[in-house]
Amino acid sequence: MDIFFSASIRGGRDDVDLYADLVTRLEQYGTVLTEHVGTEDVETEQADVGLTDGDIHDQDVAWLRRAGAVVAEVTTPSLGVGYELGRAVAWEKPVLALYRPDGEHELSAGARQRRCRRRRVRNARGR
Ligand code: 6K6
Repeated sequence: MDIFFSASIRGGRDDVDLYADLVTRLEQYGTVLTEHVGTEDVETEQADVGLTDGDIHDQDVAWLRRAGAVVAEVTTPSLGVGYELGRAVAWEKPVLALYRPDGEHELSAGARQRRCRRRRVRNARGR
């Protein structure tokens, strides 16, 4: 199965080591299309190969469309992650959103609500 892993990039990279760990764990279940999200210097790497913001958006949306499941780490608020979650829900992809309740930011109401049929939210204690 193709998995789209979504996590903060420009929203803040404090949890990048956690993202790398999650990518490694997810690789047991399928192909992670977006493993670069867990790479420390993703912005530099992608700028080096000449990717524009538009290229990145189009590539990410194509991978999201293709994915059989979406896993998002939402502890660090990120516009890009919110956008990807919105599109994933609209396409009725199964979504697992992970967050740490002891983080600095409160989870947004839209991300926390559980009414979407194919979406699950889990905190670090598994609730
Ligand atoms: C930017 C310019 C040149 O290179 C870059 C590298 N940036 C990104 N590369 C790939 N995906 C990205 C990049 N920036 C954001 N995204 C997508 O948005 C990823 O799929 C993340 O899940 C999400 C993060 O959004 P922000 O708002 O925290 O950046």
